[in-house]
Amino acid sequence: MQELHRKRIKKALSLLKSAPTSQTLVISSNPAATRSRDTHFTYRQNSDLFYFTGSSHQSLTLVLRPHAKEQVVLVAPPEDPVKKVWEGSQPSTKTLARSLGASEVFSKDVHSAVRNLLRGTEVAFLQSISGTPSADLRKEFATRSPHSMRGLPASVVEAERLTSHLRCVKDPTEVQLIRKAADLTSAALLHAAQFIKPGMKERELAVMIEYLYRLHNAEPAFNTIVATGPSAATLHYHQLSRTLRKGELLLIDTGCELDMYACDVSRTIPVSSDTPAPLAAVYECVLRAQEAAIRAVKPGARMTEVHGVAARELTYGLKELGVLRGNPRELLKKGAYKPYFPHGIGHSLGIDVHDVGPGANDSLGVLEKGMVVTIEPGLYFSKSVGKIPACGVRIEDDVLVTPRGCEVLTAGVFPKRLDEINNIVE
Ligand SMILES: [Mn+2]
Repeated sequence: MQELHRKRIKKALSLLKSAPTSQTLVISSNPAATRSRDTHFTYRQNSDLFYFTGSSHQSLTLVLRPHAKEQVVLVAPPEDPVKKVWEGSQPSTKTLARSLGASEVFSKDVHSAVRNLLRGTEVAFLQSISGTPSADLRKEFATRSPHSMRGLPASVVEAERLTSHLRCVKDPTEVQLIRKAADLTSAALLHAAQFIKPGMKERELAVMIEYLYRLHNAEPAFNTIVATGPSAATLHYHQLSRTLRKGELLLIDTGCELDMYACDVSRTIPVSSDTPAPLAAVYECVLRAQEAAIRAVKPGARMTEVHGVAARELTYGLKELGVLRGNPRELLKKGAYKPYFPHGIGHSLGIDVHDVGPGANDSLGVLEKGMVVTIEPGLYFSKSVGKIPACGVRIEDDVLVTPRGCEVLTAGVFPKRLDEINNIVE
């Protein structure tokens, strides 16, 4: 792993060096997030800091400056003996510095230490996560008078502008980690699916899924959505308060974060095998759209084009379902599908569940070999339309862009064909 992190740092240094001006990148650990008063959420390392160091150290700052003698510097405060009593030791900065070939600076005033390392730099890539030395310097530079900035960076750029270049294309180690997260998500979904039956609570299912994540040292990459019947029409439904009913569809959107890499899948599952025909028809329509969209994923394609493929299938499907009337081409042009498919086709996936890289509405970002994106079309009816009751269907997989097309990393997670799903749930 050391080699991997050294390689990533080397790449960042050469990106920084490629500009005619002197550029420095500053990446800090995330601050501990307060839950209430003096209690905190479970600590989550900053994704960029993890990408470059693999460290879980909570007060570390990495400075990359290719123009200086010491190009890679780790800055950390000396260990706080009181904090050590309560929370234990932080991972050793010395050991990390040795493995990364970095110099280390220990200072009670990390902020000033990093400011000093920025002297002589024209452009600083700084973060915007408040409470970090990187972001605090950004604020400081924005408010200082030009006179007092002598020797300090004249311009500041969002660090993600640089790190996203590196992180959006996944290396084989990262793809392997996403596969591992997909395996655990799969095990959790298959386990929970055995218990699906009318009378069960949405919350019970969500807890069962997340129990398996936590049991295997993972955690939910985001709050698991379990939504039945009309509640599935709310995209980020979080109440989990409904009871599963016969003849309804159940939407599960979940994924674990294992070893800092996320999985994100959605499956829509009949609560009982006697799915009413209109619901089965909505399901089949979304499945066709998802399969068509996945076929469109390849190097050179844009997410907006992939979205267009799904939107076309959904528009024809909505016409067949009797929801839309008129010429399908005109309907597509007008975006008549939008009230029923109001979100993007997907997003990048990696250390962050909504990772850096081409977003759903990004018409400029072109898919490249090694990127991982989700493909997740859906149809949502907040009220019944004709014979279709209020419902929501979303089907989502994680897809790796390969040299000639793509590979579905979550293909084994849970079946998508209704007859196959019915065999598991029965
Ligand atoms: Mn997603």
